[in-house]
Amino acid sequence: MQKVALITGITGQDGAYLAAFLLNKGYYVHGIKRRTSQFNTARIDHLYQDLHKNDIRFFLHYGDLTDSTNLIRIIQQVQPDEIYNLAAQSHVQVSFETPEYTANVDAVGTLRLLEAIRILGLTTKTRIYQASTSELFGKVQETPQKETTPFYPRSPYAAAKIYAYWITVNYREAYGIYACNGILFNHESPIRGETFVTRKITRVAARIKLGLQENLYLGNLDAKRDWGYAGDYVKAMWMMLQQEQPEDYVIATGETHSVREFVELAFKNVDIDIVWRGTGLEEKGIDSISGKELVHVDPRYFRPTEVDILLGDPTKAKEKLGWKSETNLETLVRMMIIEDLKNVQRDLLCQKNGFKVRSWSE
Ligand code: NDP
Ligand code: GDR
Repeated sequence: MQKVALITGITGQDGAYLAAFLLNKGYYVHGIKRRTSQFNTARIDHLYQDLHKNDIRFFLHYGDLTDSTNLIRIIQQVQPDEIYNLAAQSHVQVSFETPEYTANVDAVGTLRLLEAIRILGLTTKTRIYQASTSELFGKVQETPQKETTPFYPRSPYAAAKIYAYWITVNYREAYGIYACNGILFNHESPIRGETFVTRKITRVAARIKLGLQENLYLGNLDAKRDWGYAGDYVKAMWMMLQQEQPEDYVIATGETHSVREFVELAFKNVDIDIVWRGTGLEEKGIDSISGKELVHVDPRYFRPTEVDILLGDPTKAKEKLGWKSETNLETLVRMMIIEDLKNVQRDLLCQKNGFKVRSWSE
């Protein structure tokens, strides 16, 4: 029997990689997408199957994590073997500006899904994966961070995700639902959201290289993250739901790098050697050949409370799931830069033919 999966957040970075992965494994894949005023399916358009044809295994449903009636109806209709809850207001900085909405989606949204499983009597049929995060560790109590490291959230996003983490554990213990938290450290790709720091850097480096932009403005250059590749990480999500017992796992590379190092690496991939001058707000990243000041610090990107360093210990995932990160940072950055150079070339072509292209980046 082919399995049926339901993915919330299917239009996001991880949703797109996971949907492709599960379709490849022969799953029927259902996804929940939000109604938006413009198409929001660019990341999954290549997976679309014409509903008028036979043997369709990919379906999209309109829905929202803030609407439990809708979630109950979709789950009742789909009767999934596995639910992957990836939907979230996932931007840490934005969560300081929209804290209540973030809590509604990221915390209560998870509860709504778990309750739907219970209300529909699916507690023994449906397994659920919760997209937990290294942001739970926040103000780090121990390095490297593993499953037993205490949490200390540092943003409305992390505080919402900590509720989601514990309600997932609680429904596992209270009702016997097969429910797992994947505590995933940052993972990136060429389809990463454009306002997360890695993609912002690779995108602007490509634009600077090809003359479409002059400067890159960033916040905290000292923040350190354990960056992996999203394509590797969605495999771990699936593995967690295939075990005998539901457990929570840290998924990480086991390496950490600063934003500053990421900048150097990205520019190196477009043949620009960045050297740093000055300190604090005056710090600048300079092209060592032309002397141009390319990278500037802009305090608008500082966060009220920051997570200074994240470094994961993926030993449990390695030993119990047989999972390990397969893509190193150099390869990841190269993949991202190659795609962003193509995107800029497309923009340049549009511009040359009189079409307007986006001239700013957040
Ligand atoms: P994205 O921001 O790329 O995608 C988020 C998805 O959630 C999008 O499909 C978005 O829809 C959807 N969404 C947002 N709000 C709602 C809502 N109210 N109802 C329904 N859907 C909604 O995130 P990622 O793919 O990077 O991350 C996936 C999950 O993993 C998130 O929960 C994130 O918090 C978590 N996570 C991510 C990590 C990472 O490094 N990427 C690390 C650890 C955890 P739309 O496209 O319409 O905006
Ligand atoms: P993060 O990712 O907050 O770790 O959350 P992000 O890429 O936004 O920030 C990483 C670090 O870079 C610093 N930074 C900047 N960040 C952004 N976005 N823009 C900037 O200009 C900038 N300059 C410096 C930040 O201060 C931070 O320290 C991501 C999300 O995917 C979450 O959903 C997920 O849970 C965690 O990763 C793990």
